[in-house]
Amino acid sequence: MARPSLDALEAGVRAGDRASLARAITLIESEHPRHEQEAQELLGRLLPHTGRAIRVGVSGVPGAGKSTFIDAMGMRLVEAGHRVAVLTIDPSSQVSGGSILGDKTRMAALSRDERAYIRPSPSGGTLGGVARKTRESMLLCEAAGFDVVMVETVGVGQSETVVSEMVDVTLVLLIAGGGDDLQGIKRGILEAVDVLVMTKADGANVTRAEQARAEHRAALRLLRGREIPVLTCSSLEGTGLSEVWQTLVETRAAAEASGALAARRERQMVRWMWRMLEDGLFAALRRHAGVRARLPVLEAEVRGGRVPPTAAALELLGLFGAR
Ligand SMILES: Nc1nc2c(ncn2[C@@H]2O[C@H](COP(=O)(O)OP(=O)(O)O)[C@@H](O)[C@H]2O)c(=O)[nH]1
Ligand SMILES: [Mg+2]
Repeated sequence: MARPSLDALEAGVRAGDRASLARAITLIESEHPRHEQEAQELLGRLLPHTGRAIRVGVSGVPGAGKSTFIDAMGMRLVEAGHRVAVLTIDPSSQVSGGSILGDKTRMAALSRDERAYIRPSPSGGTLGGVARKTRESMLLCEAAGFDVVMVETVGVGQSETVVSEMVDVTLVLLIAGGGDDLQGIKRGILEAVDVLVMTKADGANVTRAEQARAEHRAALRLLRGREIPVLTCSSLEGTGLSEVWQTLVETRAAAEASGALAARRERQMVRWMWRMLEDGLFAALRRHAGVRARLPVLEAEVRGGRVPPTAAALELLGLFGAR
């Protein structure tokens, strides 16, 4: 099948056509140099039509209930007239492979709904590459008229930080009564969390969830020096979901009114540019013929303690022309 022209793709995305959106995302995911150029041209054209969605990052350890939450919340939102896009970010998906299937089944209702669009994490590549593709997919979804974008972190650790760098509101899910601590969630993400939700607050868990909520509220107040909303919900029973949505909307509205949202998005864009520069420079350094020839030798010298690491780095940078 011939690929449609950029004009056709642009029009298709703008019209909210799902097939065009899928093709456009495939284009921005391609690492072929010619596709890269076309993709950036397309993004440039669509950029004026982006930025209006509420961008929500959904983090939490595997099993915290992220996909189930997004499915239940997403269904409520589409019923209320929203158009919901769900992206997942998972730098390890080329290894695990199973997460896509897993997430599609966890989002059984939403994945069958025409008013929603679910796009799994691109497979392969560095965290930086995956993040770039997710960001750009988010912009394409916005240009296609989706007014809610949720990004689920499937990977653990660093990918959570990366997600909070691309959204308006960072939601962290914790299993109610899942442990007495913050369940191995990194300090970095607690510094970034905007709304904390204790999930699975149903059945025998309800009391524990309320307890955990009070404890985490106090802990976050201490850590952050201000009030961070902490809520409980059950995605299975649907309880607490409207409060969570309400809180997300209010949090974003407050940030919009104070100018914090605009500042946050500006910082994110500039940071994104720098990340791309770092990635690009590093890739170029690794490709450089002179560097490649000398690198194994210098590495051995450094390992053997015969050349100081700084001297080796300086020599390589010199070969690269960066000194
Ligand atoms: N009881 C209960 N179980 C839930 C709830 N949400 C998710 N689960 C279960 O927790 C498990 C992990 O959920 P999943 O959404 O895949 O977690 P993820 O890895 O964070 O995306 C699944 O077996 C879900 O059925 C909830 O609100 N209540
Ligand atoms: Mg999941």
